[in-house]
Amino acid sequence: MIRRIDALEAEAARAFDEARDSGALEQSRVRWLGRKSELTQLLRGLKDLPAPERAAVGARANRTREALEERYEAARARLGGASPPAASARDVTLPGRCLPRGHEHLISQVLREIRTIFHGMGFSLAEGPQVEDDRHNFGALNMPEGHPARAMTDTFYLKPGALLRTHTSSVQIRVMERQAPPVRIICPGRVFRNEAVDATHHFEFHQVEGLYVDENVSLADLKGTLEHFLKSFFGPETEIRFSPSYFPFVEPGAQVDIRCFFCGGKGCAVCGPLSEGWLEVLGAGMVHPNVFRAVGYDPERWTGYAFGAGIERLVMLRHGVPDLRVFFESDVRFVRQF
Ligand code: 2NL
Repeated sequence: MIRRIDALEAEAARAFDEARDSGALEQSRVRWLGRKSELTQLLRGLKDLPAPERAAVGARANRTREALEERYEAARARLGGASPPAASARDVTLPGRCLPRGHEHLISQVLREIRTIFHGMGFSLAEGPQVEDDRHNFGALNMPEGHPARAMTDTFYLKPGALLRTHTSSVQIRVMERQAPPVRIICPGRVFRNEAVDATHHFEFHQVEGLYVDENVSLADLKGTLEHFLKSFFGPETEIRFSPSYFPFVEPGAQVDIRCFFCGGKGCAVCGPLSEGWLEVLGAGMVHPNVFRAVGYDPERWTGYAFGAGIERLVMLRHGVPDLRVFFESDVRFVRQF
């Protein structure tokens, strides 16, 4: 058996050394090292040999295999790499290979749609940093240190004084700091809150806030603007309701609801049991004088309204998405549906 292995090694080595082109070398590789080669068969048959012989023959055959593989590699290097497959191995009638293709995320589509609606009403786009300081996220928004409203949202602190913004109001503060009125902007973007994740809560989500500052801005301007937005977004039949609410950075503050389009207002699993027949979609109000003071605007002269909405919530309602977590999983089976 050992003698046969020696002979086989010599013959195969000669075949590799003498191969004149990569086609011939490939043939020799199949013949001497391939799955059906004598050496492979022999290694496979080892288990049937008596133990003492098995060890000796096995060691010898493995050494031969290693030696031949080296010899083969040397020949391949000499002949200049892999050979192209023969022309006959190519089927030119096969369709081309499909490249994996992505799809624009629903949240990105909706952000663009919202920008377009407000652009049509004369709002421009403002963006700002996701890592914020205390002043822009809280202090300038009438939430001084120790203000109870700071406990309303759980904040991710990166280090003392540096945090992930909990709303995009911080961007509006930055714009007012560097620009004199009038101001008419929307600030869409990603925000972060230290929340336990479930079907309707996440530690990151998107928000759009809007701000309009000028002389003689009234609650009627706010109502008209939000009515146009909500009818553009949810459809022209959308019924809208304003009711009093509290946010530290506005006075008065309002919550904005639309008539539930799942039940038509009778009350159902989506809009009940708290606000039967209505869905809360926005918070809004007239900018608090302390916010104007914080950015150096004279609250005796300037007036303004502001509003904010969670994008995922708007999208879940309009598209009937029952679980917000799917927005952040980027599963193409979800993403491609829209
Ligand atoms: C909500 C409530 C709101 C604002 C956001 C705001 C910004 C500035 C000044 C005053 Cl710079 N107000 N933003 C006002 C009222 C409500 O959002 O529930 N958002 C999801």
